Amino acid sequence: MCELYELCGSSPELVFSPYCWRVRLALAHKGLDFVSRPVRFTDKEALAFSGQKLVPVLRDDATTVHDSLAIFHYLDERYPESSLLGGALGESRLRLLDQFIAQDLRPALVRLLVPRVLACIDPLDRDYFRQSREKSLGMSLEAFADRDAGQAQLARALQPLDAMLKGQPWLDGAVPAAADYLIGGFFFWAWTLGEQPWPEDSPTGDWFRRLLAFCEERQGPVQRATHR
Ligand SMILES: N[C@@H](CCC(=O)N[C@@H](CS)C(=O)NCC(=O)O)C(=O)O
Repeated sequence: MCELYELCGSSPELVFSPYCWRVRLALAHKGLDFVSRPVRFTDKEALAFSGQKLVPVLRDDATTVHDSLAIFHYLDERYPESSLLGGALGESRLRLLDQFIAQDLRPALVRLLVPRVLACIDPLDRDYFRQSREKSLGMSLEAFADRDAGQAQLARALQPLDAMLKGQPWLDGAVPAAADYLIGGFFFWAWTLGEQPWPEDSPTGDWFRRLLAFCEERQGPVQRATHR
């Protein structure tokens, strides 16, 4: 059976990384069972076998793959039924979509979610999280986190999703596939941290509810952090 190494918070059941959720959704798509191997930010030894330090990492018998898009590619090669990517052209377009996500949706959500990540991770991970993120952001987490700016940025990032989802149930058309999981992973990030910063009553809100139901039907209830 596949093993999925994925980021967890202070409780091992609280898995929240957007990239790991992409892979959970892709495994649901393929109908593959997996064993979750939760790792905290600073559990780098648990990932040493993969030759790098980031999750998700998928172990499937003797094969180890890291990086969400590389895992999508692997799953389509190894389990060709119900394609995720739709071949080389689909894969190339998905990589382009991933660039837009990195420019648009991701920074909007980072602004909104940074305080929740800090609250939900293991206290032993907090210094590492702060130092590594402040280095890449070039400012303190407090200076970067900005609810109003994040909401405005998110509203802009959601416009193309709402436009697509007015005319079809899934981003990939009549049935969900890689684009839904690529973007959906970021919605699961917010959701598992106990947030829902998108309007519930919107095409995107309806789509997320469908995606959550799709996932929970196959993998059971999704654990969410509670606000204390
Ligand atoms: N491009 C990678 C990104 C992986 C990534 O950034 N993973 C984060 C989890 S959100 C991680 O492992 N962070 C650990 C760390 O920062 O030390 C993918 O798509 O899988």
